[in-house]
Amino acid sequence: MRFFGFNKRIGVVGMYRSGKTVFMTSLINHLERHDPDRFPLGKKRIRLGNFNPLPVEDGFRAFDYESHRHSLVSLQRWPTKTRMARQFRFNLTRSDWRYTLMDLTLTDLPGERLADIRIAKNSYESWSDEICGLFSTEPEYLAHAQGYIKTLAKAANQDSNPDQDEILHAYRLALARACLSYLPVITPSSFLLGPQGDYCGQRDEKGMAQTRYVGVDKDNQFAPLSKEVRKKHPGLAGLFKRRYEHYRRSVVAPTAHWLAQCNELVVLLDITTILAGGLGMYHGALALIEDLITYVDPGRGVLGQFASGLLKPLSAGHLTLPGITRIAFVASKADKVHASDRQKLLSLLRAMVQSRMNDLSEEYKLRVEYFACAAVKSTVSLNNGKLEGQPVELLQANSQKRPPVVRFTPSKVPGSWPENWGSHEYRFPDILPQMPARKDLAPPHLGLNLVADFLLSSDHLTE
Ligand SMILES: Nc1nc2c(ncn2[C@@H]2O[C@H](COP(=O)(O)OP(=O)(O)O)[C@@H](O)[C@H]2O)c(=O)[nH]1
Ligand SMILES: [Mg+2]
Repeated sequence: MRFFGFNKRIGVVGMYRSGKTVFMTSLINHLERHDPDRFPLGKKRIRLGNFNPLPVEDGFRAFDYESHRHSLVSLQRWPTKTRMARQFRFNLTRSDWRYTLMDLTLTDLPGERLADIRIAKNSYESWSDEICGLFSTEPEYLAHAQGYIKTLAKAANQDSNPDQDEILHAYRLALARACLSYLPVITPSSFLLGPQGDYCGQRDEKGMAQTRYVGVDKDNQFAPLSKEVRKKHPGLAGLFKRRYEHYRRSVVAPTAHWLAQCNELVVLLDITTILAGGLGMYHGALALIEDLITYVDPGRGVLGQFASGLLKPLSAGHLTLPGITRIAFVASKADKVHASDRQKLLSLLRAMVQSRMNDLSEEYKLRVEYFACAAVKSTVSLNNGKLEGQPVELLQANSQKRPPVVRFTPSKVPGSWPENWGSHEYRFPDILPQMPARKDLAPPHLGLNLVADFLLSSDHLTE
C-alpha cells in the first residue's frame, strides 16, 4: 500500500527537572504500544500502529528511549539525567487517516538555553551594552552585580592591560548570585548548562564561580565589557568578541536552528516546583515564557534577523522560518498534588501564560492549549486529602530496598498565585515511579493522551 508522508517536528521545552525525559519516555511508550483503552485518542477510538524508530537527524544525539524505559520498568527508578538535546524519530500510522504515514520527531530542549536569546539577536558590542545596562540600572541585578561593575570601572581607568581572569571571575560571581536569587538573565547559559549538557548542581556562589564557564569551554570564556573598557582596551574587547562569536555559532545557533524547524512545542512547567521554590522561581519561569515567545514570534523579528545572519550559511542558503502551529503548555507531575487540586494546577498555569499568548495566537493562527498531566502517575489520592506513594526521601542510601508505601498530606494548591510567598511554604514530596507489574504495559498516566491528541492532530487532515 502507498502511504502519504506527514511530518511533525515536536520540541519538548522546559527547565532542568521539569520532566522532559519522563514525558518523552512515557509518550513514546504509549505510541509504541498503543492501547486505546489506556490511552484513548480522538472521538472515534483511533488506533495507532506501525511504530518504527528511525535514525536521528544530523547534529542530534539519539534519545535513549530503551534505557529510560528499562529504568522505569525494571529498576522502578526515574531515568538518569540526560545531557544535550536528544532526539527520537519514528513512523506511525493512525486508523482514521488511511494511507498516511506520520514521520514524527521529538526533541528535548533545555529551557535554560532560551536566555541566550540576547546573544542570538545581538553583536558582542550591543550584547555587552544590554547586560551592562541591566546590571547597572535594574535594582535587583545591581544588588548582585556591584562587584562586577566596580571591576569594569577599574579596568576602564587603568592604562596597563586588565587582568582577563579577574574580569571573568567577577562576571561569574555576579551570575552565580543572580542565579541563586532565581534571576533569569543567566547568559551565556553555559554557566548553568555546559555545551556538553553538564548542569550546575552547586548552590554556593564561590563554588559556582570557580567551576562553571562563561563560554564554550575554559579557554574560551567571555564577559560583557562596557563601552569605556572596550575603547580603552581594544585587544581584550576583540578577544572576547571572537569567543562570543564562537559561542554564538556553536551553542546558540543550533538551538535557534532547531526551534526554527519545529512545528509544535510542548512547554513543560512544573507548577509544584515553582510553588515550592517561592516567588523568585515564579519570576524565573515567567522569564522562560517571555524568552520563548520572543523566539517563536516572527513579528519580533528575532528569528528573522537571526536566520539571515546565522541560519543561512548553516542551511546552505535555505531559510526555514518558524513554522510553529501548535503549542501545548503542560503543568507536569500533576500526580504530586491531590486529585481534588489538579484543576487548580491548570488555573495557575493559565494565569501565568494565557494573557501572554493571546496576541500571538490571534496574529499567527497559533493553536495554544493548556494541560495538567502526569507522564507517570505515581500516587493514589485518598478521600482525606492525603496521597499514597513511595517518597524518594525514604530511600536508604546504598540500599536496593524499596521504601514503604506511606500516606502523606501534600500542600494544598492555592486557587490563584499568591502576591508573595517564600521558598518551602509549599511542599510536594518527590516520589518514586509506580509502574504496572506487567512489564509490557506503558506507564499509568494522567491526561497524557489529551496532550498526544492535540499534538497528533492536523488542521489539514480531518478525522
Ligand atoms: N510524580 C512524578 N514525578 C515526575 C514525573 N515526571 C518527572 N518527575 C520527577 O521529576 C524528575 C525530573 O524529571 P526529568 O524527566 O528527568 O526532567 P528533565 O530534566 O526535564 O528531563 C524525575 O526524576 C522525577 O522525580 C511524573 O509524571 N510524576
Ligand atoms: Mg532530561
